[in-house]
Amino acid sequence: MASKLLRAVVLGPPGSGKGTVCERIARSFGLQHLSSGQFLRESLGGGDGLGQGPGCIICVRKNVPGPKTGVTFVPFHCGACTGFPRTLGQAKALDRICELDLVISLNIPFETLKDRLSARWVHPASGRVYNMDFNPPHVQGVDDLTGEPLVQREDDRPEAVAARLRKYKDAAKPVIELYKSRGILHSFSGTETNKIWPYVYTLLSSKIPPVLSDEEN
Ligand code: G5P
Ligand code: MG
Repeated sequence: MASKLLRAVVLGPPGSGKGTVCERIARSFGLQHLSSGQFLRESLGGGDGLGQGPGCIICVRKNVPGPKTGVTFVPFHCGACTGFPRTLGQAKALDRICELDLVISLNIPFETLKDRLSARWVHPASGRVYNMDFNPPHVQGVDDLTGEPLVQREDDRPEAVAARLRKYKDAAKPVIELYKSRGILHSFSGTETNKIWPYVYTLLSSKIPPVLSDEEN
C-alpha cells in the first residue's frame, strides 16, 4: 500500500481545465487522478463504478438519497481528485474520512469555458480529452491510442453548459469559502492552462518531489 504523500483536490467550473491540470499533476508527481465525473459516467454507462489505483479507491453509487447521483469517497493515500467535493455536504463528508493537504481552484472566464466545451471531444472508454484548438487528436475524430471514435459529451451542448455553470456557482461558493478559511486554498485565474500550469507545478513541487520536470508535460 502506498504511503501518504499528498491529498489534493482540483475545483473549478465545467471546462475550467480540472481534468487537463489533474492529468498533468498525475504524470508529473506520480499521483493517481480520480475524476468523480468520469466515475459517474462509467457507472451510469453500465460499468461497475469502481475505480481502483495504488492505495486509493473511489466508489460511485447510483441509488443514494438526494439528487440523481451521489458519490461515496473512501480514503485515498495519495492522489489528486477532480469534481469532488462539489457541495458543502460532500466537503463535510470528506472531512470525516480524510484531511486534505491542498485545494487548487481554477477561475476561468465564462466565455472561455463556453468556447472550450463546444470544441471538446472525448474518448469515452478511457476518459481521454481532446480539444479541436488546444490539443487536437492526431487524426480528426479518432482517439490517438486506440483509434476508436471520439464523441461529444451530452452535457457539452450549449444549453446544458449554461445550466451546469449556474449550478456549479451556487454549490461551489461555500466549499471554496470553507477551504479558504482553513488556509489550504490556492486559486489560479487565467484563460490558458499552459500559463496556469507552471504555477500549479511550482506549488506542488514545494509539497512533494516531482517525477517529471515542468516542461516534460
Ligand atoms: P465532471 O466530468 O467533473 P465538470 O463539468 O465539472 O464535469 P468538465 O466539463 O469535465 O468539468 P474540466 O475537467 O474542468 O471540465 O475541463 P477539461 O476537460 O480539462 O477541459 C475542458 C476542455 O478545454 C477540454 O477540451 C480541454 O482539452 C480544453 N482545454 C483545457 N485547457 C485549455 C486551454 O488553455 N485552451 C483551450 N483552448 N482549451 C483548453 O462532472 C460531470 C457531471 O457529473 C456530475 C455533475 O452532474 C457534473 O456536471 N458530478 C457530480 N455530481 C454529484 N457529486 C459529484 N461530486 C459530482 N461530480 C460530478
Ligand atoms: Mg473533467
